[in-house]
Amino acid sequence: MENLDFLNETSLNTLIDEASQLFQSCQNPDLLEQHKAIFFGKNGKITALMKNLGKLSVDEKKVAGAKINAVKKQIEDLLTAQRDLIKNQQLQKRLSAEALDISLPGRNENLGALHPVSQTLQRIENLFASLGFSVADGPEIEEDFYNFTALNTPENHPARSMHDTFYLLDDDGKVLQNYLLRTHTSPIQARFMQQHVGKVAEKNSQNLVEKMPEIRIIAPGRVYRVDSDATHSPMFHQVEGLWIGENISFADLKGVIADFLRKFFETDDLQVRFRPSFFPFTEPSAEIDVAFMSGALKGKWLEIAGCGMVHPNVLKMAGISPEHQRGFAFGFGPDRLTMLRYGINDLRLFFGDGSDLRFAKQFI
Ligand code: 2NL
Repeated sequence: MENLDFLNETSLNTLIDEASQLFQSCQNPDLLEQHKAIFFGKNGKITALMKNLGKLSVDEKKVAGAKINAVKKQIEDLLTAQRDLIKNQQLQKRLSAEALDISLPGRNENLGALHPVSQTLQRIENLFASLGFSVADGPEIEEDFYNFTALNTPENHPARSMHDTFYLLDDDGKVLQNYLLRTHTSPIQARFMQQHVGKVAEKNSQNLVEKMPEIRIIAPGRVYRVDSDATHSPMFHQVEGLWIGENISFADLKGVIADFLRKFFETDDLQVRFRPSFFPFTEPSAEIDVAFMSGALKGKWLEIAGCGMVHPNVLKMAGISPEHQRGFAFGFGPDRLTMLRYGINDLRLFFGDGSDLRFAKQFI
């Protein structure tokens, strides 16, 4: 049994202690694999023990083999334990470096929303669509002809003065005679009538159309006037409407307007009155007033729109025979309708310098 001296308990325990200390002081996985070679490598200490087995008898081999295997197993376990420890520590390090604080409040995207006036314009378009009206469009820089002449507005009318209308300057700073910023959306309708008639082939001896498909449009858009205070902005919005056919009457006008206003304000608790007035482009003409029968504005008559039967001169100017076709037109201000609907008292909150995101956010 002398041959087994190299396997005495003390030297084996020293080997295990050595492995244990070496592994446990090692935090680096690559270095740990190098330490492993100290025991299991070609010239490793366990390998050396194994080499000695060859010199032993069969019985001795059994005893020694079992002992070496037990030590080998212990050192392997120490190695595995340290490998796991390092792996775990690295994972913990990564987890804390990439930590998400799930208790943080979410980062809100800023939600966009339509301007309250745009919301009103969409509502108006939808309500009139349900009455069979299509939406027409046109340029904001308009020709004098479509803005005034085609609408029976005489050469000397005050609306044509520089005082009321924005004109454009040419490169030399001289006022362009034929161009202006449209003062209403009527020119959209004047253009529409002209195009509509242009598509109708047959005209009579005076070159006026007697028979044609109906025109039923609204014309929403920005308009411009030289005016600025709490209730007037140099840019504002208008929605005009036009219905022309063979037998369109003032009664149809009243029906359409009353129906629209009740739908727009979402109440039947609404009185509507038509008050005689004057516009160059309609005859007869009327101002439309509404009064709410409940709420903050109860019983107060509010001027809300202008309207009338399209003037024969306007029809003729568009190439339509007033003897055969007639219709009504109206115009109202969606800015004012928005103020009434939401209880806003200053028009300047809507546009330009007076506008404020905190105001706009109330309408999201
Ligand atoms: C108002 C008045 C109005 C019209 C607009 C119109 C258009 C054509 C022919 C005839 Cl193409 N009339 N538009 C008619 C009456 C009144 O607007 O005070 N708007 C705010």
